Amino acid sequence: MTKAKTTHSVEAHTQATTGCTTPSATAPVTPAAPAMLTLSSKNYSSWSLRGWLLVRFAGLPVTEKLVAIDDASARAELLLLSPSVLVPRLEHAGISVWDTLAIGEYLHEIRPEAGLLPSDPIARSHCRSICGEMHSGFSALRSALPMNVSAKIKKFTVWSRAKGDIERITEIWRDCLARYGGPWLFGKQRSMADAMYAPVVTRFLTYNVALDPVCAAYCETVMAMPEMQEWIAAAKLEPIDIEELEVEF
Ligand SMILES: N[C@@H](CCC(=O)N[C@@H](CS)C(=O)NCC(=O)O)C(=O)O
Repeated sequence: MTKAKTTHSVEAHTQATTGCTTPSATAPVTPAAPAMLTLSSKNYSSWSLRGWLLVRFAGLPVTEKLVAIDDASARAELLLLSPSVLVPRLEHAGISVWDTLAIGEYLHEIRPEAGLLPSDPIARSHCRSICGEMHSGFSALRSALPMNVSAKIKKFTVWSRAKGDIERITEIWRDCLARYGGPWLFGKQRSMADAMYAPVVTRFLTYNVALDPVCAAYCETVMAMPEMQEWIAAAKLEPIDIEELEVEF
């Protein structure tokens, strides 16, 4: 399919190459300061979805900047913004933060009242642990079942290593939902964990993964969020960009 590519002008960002930096070491961070979130495809980029949900959960208004990752000039521009050349990347009050976990922790620091991390220290360390598990693990699931929000594949054979990841993820969900009482992983309030696992929910639906009733209900809860509906609607409007991920299974 022919694609319309997004093009962007290169902006000067001089501080992004050395890590999270502030214009002044003593200046307080004002949550009301302008913020920009750099993202890529809403259909394919699972980390973009996580970062976007995190800023929404935190209630931080952001201007979205979409970059086409396979576009050379866009990559050059992204390199100026994010030293990892990866998205998401948040710029807020002159501070540059890249990597999804760092963005989540930053948002928790500036908006603790949003409850991205639970207030109870035991639940909080539990939440950080399962977010870390998602961030650093489940590589078989990620490669075998890539995020593709608009697709629906009715008959999909899950490779055995990916099955192990699915078993572990559903065990995490069942444990959290039983321990904290749902409907979110850490109880009544959405947390960083729900943002981290949201792209897994879309994958389970895309590839029609069979789930027990508890995990299926959690998927419904996540999908019913107005923010998810908004993201999915935008993803469906995107042109097909990655032909390899559009094959018929
Ligand atoms: N560990 C990073 C992973 C970010 C990541 O892999 N982002 C992908 C998009 S889903 C990306 O920017 N890929 C660009 C590329 O591969 O060139 C994070 O947590 O933010």
